[in-house]
Amino acid sequence: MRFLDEVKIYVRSGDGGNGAVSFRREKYIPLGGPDGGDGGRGGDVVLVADSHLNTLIDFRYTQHLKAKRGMHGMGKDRTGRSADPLEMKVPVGTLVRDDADGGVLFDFTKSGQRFVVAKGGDGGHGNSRFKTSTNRAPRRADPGFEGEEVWLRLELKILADVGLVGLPNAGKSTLISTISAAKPKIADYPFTTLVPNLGVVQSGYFSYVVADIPGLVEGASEGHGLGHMFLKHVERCALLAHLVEISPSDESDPIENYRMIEAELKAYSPALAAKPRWIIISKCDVADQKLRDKILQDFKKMLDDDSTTPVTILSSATSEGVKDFINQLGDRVREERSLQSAEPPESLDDAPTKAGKKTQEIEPADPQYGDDEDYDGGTECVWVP
Ligand SMILES: Nc1nc2c(ncn2[C@@H]2O[C@H](COP(=O)(O)OP(=O)(O)OP(=O)(O)O)[C@@H](O)[C@H]2O)c(=O)[nH]1
Ligand SMILES: [Mg+2]
Repeated sequence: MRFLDEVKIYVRSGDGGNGAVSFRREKYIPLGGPDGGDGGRGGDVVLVADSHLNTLIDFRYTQHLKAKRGMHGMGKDRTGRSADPLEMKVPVGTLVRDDADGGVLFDFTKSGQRFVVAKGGDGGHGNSRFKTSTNRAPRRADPGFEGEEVWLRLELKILADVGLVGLPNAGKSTLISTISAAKPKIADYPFTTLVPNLGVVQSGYFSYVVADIPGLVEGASEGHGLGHMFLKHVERCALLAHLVEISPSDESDPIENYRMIEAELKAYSPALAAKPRWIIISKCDVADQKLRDKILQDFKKMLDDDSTTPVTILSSATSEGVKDFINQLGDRVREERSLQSAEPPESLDDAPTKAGKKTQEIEPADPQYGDDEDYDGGTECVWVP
């Protein structure tokens, strides 16, 4: 499946329909009076979060979202039909930015959230609205309001509780495939994983989401390997699980490897580097007890004595230590979630969008429809006194 995490799109909501100028004209009913209906509302453009999506690839093929316009008003006081909203699904974790100034307009954090990115224009009033005691036959009808248009940037930052980081080949994908139903590609060469994978881990009745991202290498901050490209996907994780191979095939030192990745995380973002860590020493099936004890001791020594960072030793190949790890990590995620329980706003539908004008100056009354080529409705039966 193709993966895309940043797109630029153009959205335009529908214009409102024009109001109609019409007069009631029926046998035996003289001076029937004005009966021009209002125009219908233009369609909104709405983004809807869907938990079944995890890429913005659909927008590669649909970069212009244009909602339909409202129908014009018609005689016999008939209001024009409002256009249906144009809905487009986005994955949970999508950030909507105004392309002009980069400001965040909305952040989709839950499935089902809706955000109106461009509101449809209201319909114009028909002439029956302008009837007064002194003007019984108004020939004024208003044009519909224009829709809004704006260029937006959609950025996907996957929402997960735990992000797996580490060198290529550390065993991240194997671990996620062991603890969840995710089935990422696994192989014994670096950069097997090229796009993030998500897995839902079940710990009793509690479930949490783990994200596996491509491996980092030394100099990732300067663009080496796949660089930092995918680190944004663990920016919103509550904690980072750092995997270190117990006995790397290139005979490098696990502690040095750990320090190097930590330095890269810091170079990317101090805020990311400040997230709580969980150190996982992987592939313990290839090491004897002596080596395991030594590595554990080395890590404990490297961390401060009062450090609360847990160090777990496990093997995805033999599942040794995996079950306990799932439960302990689940408890920790639960704790972190309760600490960060400040809910994001449900909906920012009324947030100011940068799109177009919300109100529009209405031209002075024009008795005719004007030169609107789109005009497709309305009957005009002008009563001449
Ligand atoms: N013996 C042993 N081998 C393992 C274990 N976990 C992973 N491996 C092997 O290590 C190699 C790399 O595993 P991956 O899970 O693809 O590593 P990764 O960290 O996702 O690598 P990238 O996607 O390249 O960053 C594969 O050949 C796995 O079979 C383990 O617990 N024990
Ligand atoms: Mg991988």
